[in-house]
Amino acid sequence: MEIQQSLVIIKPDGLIKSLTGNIISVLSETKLKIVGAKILKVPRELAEKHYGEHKGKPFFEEIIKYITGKYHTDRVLALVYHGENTINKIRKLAGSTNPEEANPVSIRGKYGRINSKTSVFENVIHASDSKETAEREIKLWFSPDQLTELIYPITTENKKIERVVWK
Ligand code: FUP
Repeated sequence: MEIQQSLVIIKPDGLIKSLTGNIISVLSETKLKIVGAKILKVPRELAEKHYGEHKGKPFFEEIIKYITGKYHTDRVLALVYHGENTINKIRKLAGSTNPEEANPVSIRGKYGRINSKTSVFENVIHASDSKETAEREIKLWFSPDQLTELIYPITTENKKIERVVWK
């Protein structure tokens, strides 16, 4: 048993199908702690970094379009789960990447599909596949101040950055 993190993304098809509550309920069976959550439009640059390992593959452009919302809605819900054996617990409930091969009672087995036009696995959620990937992905999607726990070491930076605030 070890403490791990996972980046979970409820993808645009999950949102458009109104599955958000359902998916969070299923994941709550794990008793893991949510330490970060945000709804966002995924910039292309973030999508390309997130799926960097697939660059050059035939489905790369399509999965970028999928996650940036060209086919459903242009938002995703990103969540960070934290606790014992997080990776396996969440991957098990999520099911296999290919929804046709996923356990029928898993999230992807129940709600995913292969798009017949684009051949994309529209598999409703993303879940980190290892401790190392989780660290890379969480650092990509969240800044330390957006998490309720300092799960990775932090440092300070003395840059003056202009930011938007409420008037
Ligand atoms: P996962 O770690 O389960 O998200 O799976 P991958 O990193 O292997 O896949 C990334 C995304 O590409 C997923 F949304 C599924 C999609 N994909 C396809 O559409 N076709 C493929 O042949 C492989 C992956």
